[in-house]
Amino acid sequence: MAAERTSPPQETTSFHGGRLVARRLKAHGASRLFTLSGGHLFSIYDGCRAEGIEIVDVRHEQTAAFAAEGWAKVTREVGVCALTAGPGVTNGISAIAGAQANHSPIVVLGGRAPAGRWGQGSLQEIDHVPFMRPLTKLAATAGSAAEIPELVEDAFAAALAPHGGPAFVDLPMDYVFMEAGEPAARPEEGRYMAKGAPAEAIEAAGSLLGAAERPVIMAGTDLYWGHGEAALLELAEALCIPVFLNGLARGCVAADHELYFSRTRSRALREADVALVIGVPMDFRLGFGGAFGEETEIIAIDVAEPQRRHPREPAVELYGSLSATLRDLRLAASERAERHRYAGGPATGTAAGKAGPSSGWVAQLRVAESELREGERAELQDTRAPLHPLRVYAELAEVLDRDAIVIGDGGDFVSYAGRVVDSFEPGCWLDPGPFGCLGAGPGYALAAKLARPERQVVLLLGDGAFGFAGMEWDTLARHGVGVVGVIGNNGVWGLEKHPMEFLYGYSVAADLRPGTRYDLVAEALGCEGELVERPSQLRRALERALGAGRPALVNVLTDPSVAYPRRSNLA
Ligand SMILES: Cc1ncc(C[n+]2csc(CCOP(=O)(O)OP(=O)(O)O)c2C)c(N)n1
Ligand SMILES: [Mg+2]
Repeated sequence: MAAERTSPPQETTSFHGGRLVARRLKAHGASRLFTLSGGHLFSIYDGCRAEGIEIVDVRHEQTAAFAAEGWAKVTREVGVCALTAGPGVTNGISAIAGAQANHSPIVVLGGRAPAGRWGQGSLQEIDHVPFMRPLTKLAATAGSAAEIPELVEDAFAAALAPHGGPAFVDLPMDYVFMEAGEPAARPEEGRYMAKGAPAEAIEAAGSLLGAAERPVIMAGTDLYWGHGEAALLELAEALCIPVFLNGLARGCVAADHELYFSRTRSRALREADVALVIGVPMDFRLGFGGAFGEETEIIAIDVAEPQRRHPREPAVELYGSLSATLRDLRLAASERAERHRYAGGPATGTAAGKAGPSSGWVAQLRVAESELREGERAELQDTRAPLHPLRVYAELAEVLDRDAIVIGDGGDFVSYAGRVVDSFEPGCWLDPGPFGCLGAGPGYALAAKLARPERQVVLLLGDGAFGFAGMEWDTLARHGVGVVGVIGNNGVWGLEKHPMEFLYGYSVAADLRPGTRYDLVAEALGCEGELVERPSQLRRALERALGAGRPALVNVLTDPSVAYPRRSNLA
C-alpha cells in the first residue's frame, strides 16, 4: 500500500519525467531495466541512459517481466521492467501473476497513452490499472510529471513490504516528456518487520518443539525472501531437526548437509509429531495441509500473516522477522528441552543436538533417504537412446559448479530435475513456482547471468516450453549472455500427454514434432548448438556448451515413453 506522505516534498532541480523515473530506480540500486521498445517508453530510456542504467531489450514483454522477476530471485533486490502501453502491458500479465504467487518484489513500469487525450482513442489506449490491481500490491497512474518520483518510491516500498510482490506504475506519455522538480529524498523507512513474533507465541511454540521427538522443518520461498537461512540452520542444528525445502528455499540448507533430506518428504511430514512450516503456504504442494499426519502439530512461521487462511489450524503461528523469530524459537525450545531432560525425559540439548530425542528419528530418515536415492541409480545410469531424463541429470551433476544457478522451465523434464538436481546455496534453483507458467526460463536465465556473470547459469527446458520464448536465444546472443540451455526433447507435452492417456486411454493436443532441431534454431539466432542423440555424446556436448563463453543450447533427444511418476498434476 502507498506509504503515508508526511511533509510536502521540497523541490530542487527539475528533470523530464523519464529521467525522474530513472533517478528513483538508481536510488534503489537498480542497474538494469528489462524492456521491449515502444514510443511510450522513449523518455524513460533517455532517463536511464543519462543515469547509467543498462537497458536490456528482449523479444516479448513476458520475458521482460520474467527477467525482472529472475533478477529479484537471484539478488533478493527489486527487479524492474518497462512495458509499453496496451499490448506491452497485457503481454506481461502472466509473468506478473507468477511474481505475485512467488512473492517476488518487482516494479513494473507501464507506458500509457497520453493523459491529455485520454478517452479519445489514442494508439494503444487502455486503462491498465483495473486489470493490474488484482495482480499487484500497488497499481497507480501518475497524475502529473511531478507525481512520478513519489509514485515510484511507493512502488518500491510496496514491492518489498512482506509478503513481497509486484507493483505497477502507469506513466502517461505526455507526463514522462514534461519537466518537473525532484523532491528531496524520503527519509529511510527502515527494514520491514524487524521484530520477531510475540514472546507468548514463541513460548508456546518452544514448548511444543522442545518436547518433540519427531520434529521436521518444511520451509519454502519466504524463508529466502526473509533472509532466514542462517537462523534456520542454527535452529535445525541445535535441535537436530530434519529439513525439507521447496521453492526458492532450496539451497538455504546445502544438499549435502547431514540434516537436509528430500526423498523422504512424504514419510517425514506424515510421521512428524511437530512440523515447523516456514515461509510456505499449505497449498497443493503440501496437499492443502494433508501432507502432514493427522496428529502432527503445526507451527506456522512466516514473514507476515498468510494471505489465505491456513487450510488446517496450526497449533501456533509466528509472524515477523524470520531471523529474530527463528533465533527466539531456538532459545525457547532449547531451554524447554533442557528442562525436560532434568525432569527425567530423554537426554537432549547438546550443542549439535546429536544426542537429542530426535536423533533416532533423523537416523531412521537417513537410512530411508539413502535407500530411496540408491533406488534411482539404475535410471541415472540408463543407457537408452533417446535418453532417459535422469541420465541427463546424472551427467549434468558432474559438470556443474557448486554455486551454479539452475533454472527449470518445462513439464516432466523439469519435475525430474526438481527431484535430483542438488542446490548448495540460496538462490541457485529457479522455477516458475506455484503459478507454473511455461516460458519463464529464458527471462530468468538472462537476468541470472547478468546478475552473476561469474557463475554457470543452466536453463533446463522442455521442448514444449522452448516454444514460448525461443526467440529469446536471439536476446542472449545479442547481449552476449552466456546461458547454457539443455532441452529434454521428447517431442511431446509430456506432463499433459501421460496423464491424459492414463485418464482417457488416448491423448489429444499433446504431440509435438519429434526430433526438432532446436539446436539449429539457436545457431540461426547466433548461439552455439549441440545435438545429443546418444548418452555417449552428452558429456562432451555439455562441456563444450559450458566452455563456450557464449549462449549455447544442447538439444538432447529424450524418450517420450518415460512418464514422471506423479499422483496428480491438477490439484
Ligand atoms: C503457459 C502455460 N501453458 C500451459 C501449461 C500446462 N503445461 C504444464 S506442463 C506442460 C507440458 C510441458 O511440455 P514440455 O515443456 O515439452 O515438457 P515435458 O513434460 O515434455 O518434459 C503443459 C502444457 C502451463 N503450465 N503453462
Ligand atoms: Mg516435451
